[in-house]
Amino acid sequence: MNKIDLSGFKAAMGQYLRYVRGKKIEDASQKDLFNAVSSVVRMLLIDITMETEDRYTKADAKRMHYLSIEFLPGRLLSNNLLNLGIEKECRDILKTMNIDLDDLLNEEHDPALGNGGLGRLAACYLDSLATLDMPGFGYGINYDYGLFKQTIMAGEQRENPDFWPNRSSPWLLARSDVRCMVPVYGRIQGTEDREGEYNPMWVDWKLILGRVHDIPIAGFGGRTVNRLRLFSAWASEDFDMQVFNEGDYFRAVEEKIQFESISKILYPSDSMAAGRELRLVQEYFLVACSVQDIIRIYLKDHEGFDQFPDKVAIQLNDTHPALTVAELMRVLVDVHGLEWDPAWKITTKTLGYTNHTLLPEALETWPVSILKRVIPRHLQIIYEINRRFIELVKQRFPNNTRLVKSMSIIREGGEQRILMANLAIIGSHSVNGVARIHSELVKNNLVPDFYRLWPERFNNKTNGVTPRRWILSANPGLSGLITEAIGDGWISDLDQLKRLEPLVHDSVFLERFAQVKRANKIDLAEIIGETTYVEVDPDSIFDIHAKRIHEYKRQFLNVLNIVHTYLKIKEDKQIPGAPRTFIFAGKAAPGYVNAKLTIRLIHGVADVINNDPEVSPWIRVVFIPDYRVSLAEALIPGADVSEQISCAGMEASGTGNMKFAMNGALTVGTLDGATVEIAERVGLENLYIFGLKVDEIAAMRKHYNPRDYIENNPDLMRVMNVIRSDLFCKKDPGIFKRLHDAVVDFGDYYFNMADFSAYVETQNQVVTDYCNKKQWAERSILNTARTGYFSSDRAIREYADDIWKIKPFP
Ligand code: NTF
Repeated sequence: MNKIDLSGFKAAMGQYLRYVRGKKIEDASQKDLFNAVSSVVRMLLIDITMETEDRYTKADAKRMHYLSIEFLPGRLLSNNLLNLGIEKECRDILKTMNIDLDDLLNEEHDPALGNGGLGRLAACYLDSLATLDMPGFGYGINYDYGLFKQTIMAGEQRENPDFWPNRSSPWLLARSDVRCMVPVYGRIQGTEDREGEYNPMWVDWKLILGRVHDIPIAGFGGRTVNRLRLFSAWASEDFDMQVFNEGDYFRAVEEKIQFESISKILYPSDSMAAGRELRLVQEYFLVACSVQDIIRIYLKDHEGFDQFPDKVAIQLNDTHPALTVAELMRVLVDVHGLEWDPAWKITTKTLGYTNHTLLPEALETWPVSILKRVIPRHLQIIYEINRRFIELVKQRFPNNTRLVKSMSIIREGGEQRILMANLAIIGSHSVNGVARIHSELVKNNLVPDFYRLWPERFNNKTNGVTPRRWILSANPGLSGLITEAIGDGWISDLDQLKRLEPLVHDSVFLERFAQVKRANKIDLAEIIGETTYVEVDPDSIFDIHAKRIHEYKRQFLNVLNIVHTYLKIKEDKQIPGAPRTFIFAGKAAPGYVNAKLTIRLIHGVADVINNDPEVSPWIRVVFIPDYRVSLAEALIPGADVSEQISCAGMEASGTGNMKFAMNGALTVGTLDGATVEIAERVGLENLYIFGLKVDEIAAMRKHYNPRDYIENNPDLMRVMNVIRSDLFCKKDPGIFKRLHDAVVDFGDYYFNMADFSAYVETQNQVVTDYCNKKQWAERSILNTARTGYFSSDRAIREYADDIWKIKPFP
């Protein structure tokens, strides 16, 4: 750890308050103090950024650019202090000024520039790149409104705007020296030159400006600071003037507003393609700004494009930035005058594509008509890419029209559409999934024909999460205990957690480990009390299901078991072996009716159970509103049980599953996503795997009848009848019938009925096992000790070695 000199810290804070805020330190509010501390930390970060940049430039390092429509960095002050190694010193300095650092940390607004796993993964990867001293940079959009704030009114989700203070955030450095120009709309004019060659010209386009802000990303150890570059849209002044001079003042202003709305708001949908023109423009805006910036940086130190793929790697985080394929070709061919073939070689050698979902409704397709209007030249380029590709397919597999149809970028039949996954695969040298089972499904189920054509392109990179945020910062009790036991090497080498294994036989360590968990549960109980007004017992089992609300994630199945337990107590007078608290958190996409109803159902069930004196000593149910990174940091360390119960084959990886296990929760899960690999590593005796497997579901799907399961299981029948009744919705009779019917009448697409009895049995086993406190603590320690593999450092090393070919520059 580099030693950073903090002797001027106090003085710098005072100067900031005086000369930026115009305040004396004694008049400063908590927010002022937060900004003052952050602005001093930001100065330290800028120094290291410059030093880092010099190091990369001197070495002529190959750089990786991670393009993502979402980044979910979480609060940055505490993370920066920890990664710079100045948290304790800073805390002590503030104490001499009678300031409590923790109060200031809570002043920070979570930058909610993402929906969930995809954006949070991107943030973990930036943390690891910087920690590993690797030249890797994020590229995203500086939304004014991040993901909505969720509040609950009478059990219902309400969405409130999240205007995050991006204009005043201490972490956003305005780079007014860099600007991107993005042409959009217009039409293609074909001309023929003297040799009769066709020369398409994109004319009458309008210009959007991309303004640039950087968030510095500090690696652990304080050696390297990379950046996350965010673009916001700005209507070009020249253009305004032109329309203005034409005399239509109002139109000028309207168009300005329209263009600037491009970076206004994040689409609040996870696992569902948005399909709206504004979203396509956002995707294009991100891609065009990024490509321009990447080429500008490359051309500073290089001439020509021969070296481009040796100096630049670009990773597409899902298909949202897939237009990079066409944009890079356009810039190389139209702007820099390269021939098609060398340009194509450069493009495919530079790009890599990560797939994050198999859900059909999440796979992006765009109508050709929209592309034609918004980016006509790109559409032309996509047609040409496709023409050449189809030729290649016909050569390799003559007379196979089925193949041509399945692999074409353009889907015919009805409205012509562009298949973004096909575009991304054809334009990249690497295609990866995000967990082993998921990568197999990508190859064998999603795009088997591409796999047959290019088996060498496909690979797996199991996701990882950063231990800096998810253990060190989120769980100081556990971090301290681990460091005391094995030193602090684990923070940047998570495999060292293995050294905790022998300590399961050390009764003192076991006791202290259990005490840490209990202390975290007391803290969490307090948060639950404050946010839900429900009192919960820290000695009950804390069973947590926290993630987006989606039918495939099966919060509904969890509720079925809760209702079953309720009925067992109420009607059968069977008392469980230990008290349990069922904790839910998560947002539903605003237009997703069944997900929003599920939130209502959880509240309805909670209301009945928590207010029933016969039942509430044994089970309580809470829904903590507004799940976000900072709430996850508070929830995860307090979990005994982690719910990872998606329908097998649906969850690409999951990353919450890793965070819970690292923090000592035992997983109740299906063999889906990365939970498969967690099970292998922690050992089947240290978690609870249940339910149908991917191949079983595939085999059953055709003939599956959920009613068979209901009719043959009186417990399930009873539960489903109660769900359909008005017990949980006395004030709004009938509202939960829709959820009931989705499984009973509409085929139960996610196999809730088929997995019900295995789930109930598993949950009962959890209760029994929890009563053996010592054994539970041993298994909990083994979860922490054996999940080092799921560090994002490991994942980034794999990406760096196999795909990006980038190296550390310490
Ligand atoms: C998500 N995908 C998956 O649903 C998660 O299983 C996975 O852990 C994360 O990506 C990160 O890899 C998406 O959000 C999207 F957009 F692809 F649907």
